[in-house]
Amino acid sequence: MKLENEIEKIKQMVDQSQTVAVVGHRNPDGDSIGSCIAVCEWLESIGKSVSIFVDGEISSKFSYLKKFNQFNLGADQEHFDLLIVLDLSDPARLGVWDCLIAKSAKTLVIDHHVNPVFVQCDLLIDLPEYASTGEIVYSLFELLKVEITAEIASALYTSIACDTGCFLFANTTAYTHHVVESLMKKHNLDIEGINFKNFRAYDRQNIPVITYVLKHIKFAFDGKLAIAVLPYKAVKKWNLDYESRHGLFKYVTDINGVKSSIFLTELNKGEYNISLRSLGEIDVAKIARRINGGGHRNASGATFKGSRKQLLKILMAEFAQVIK
Ligand SMILES: [Mn+2]
Repeated sequence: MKLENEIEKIKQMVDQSQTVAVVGHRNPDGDSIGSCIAVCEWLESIGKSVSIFVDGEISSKFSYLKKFNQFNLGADQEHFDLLIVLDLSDPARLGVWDCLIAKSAKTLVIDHHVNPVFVQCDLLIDLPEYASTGEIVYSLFELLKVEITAEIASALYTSIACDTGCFLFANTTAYTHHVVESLMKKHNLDIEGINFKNFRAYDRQNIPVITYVLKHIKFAFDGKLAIAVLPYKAVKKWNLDYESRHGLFKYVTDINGVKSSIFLTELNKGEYNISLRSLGEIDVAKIARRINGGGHRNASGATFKGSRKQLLKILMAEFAQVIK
């Protein structure tokens, strides 16, 4: 699939719509928030009436984006001419906002995940070769000659930086840098501020839980696999939000010699959130899909109900096949 070949269809869908709902995935990351805001800014600039939605927790670190407070305000609206779904290709990740599909006359999905499973849509733009949905949105704006405002530039920078781990991950391409170059040429972005909030800052009250994680990391396959478990009592004790939990991953993934990592969070008794990370060719999306999850080659996730022992047994058997 090439974006250029779909551009007329996208243009037509937008031209024929007046009310538009834009939605990202549940527990939004920077790519989800950034691409939703960028698309919203564009649609408003061409006179559309736009509402933006995401389910779950929206981190306050994104408050530097003007539209940060604009999410989920159009919940009472009964009808939309068009629904634009960004940064997800599995309707399960819409959370409560899956109701928007039925409320909307048409659905357009723009995403970069592998193996999309969005059947109830009119047009699915799935481009896994792009590192972020923000990059796809930038390409779309180039093709449609959309003016890049300062807010669009901040939003797209957030998207792109977040999905590449601030340009550290293998999905970072020359195109990624090209897009950032052109955003920076157009606007004076607060690179240090945005990067500090997204990649460096942590709360001092999280030091005990960081210490707990560091103390309890286990290793397998000659130190190539790192495993961390945050049991229910720890989750309850430290009352960690989504953002703080995610901030813990780096202490597990970034150890010399570790090629892959498992981070289990027992959100409710016997109910696990599974995060898998890897370097290079090790495909953790494949492993996640075997337990009804999904994601990208080097970053994926799933949920599991059952015993931890059973879950770890399944995961260890899967990793045994991919870690050499
Ligand atoms: Mn993304």
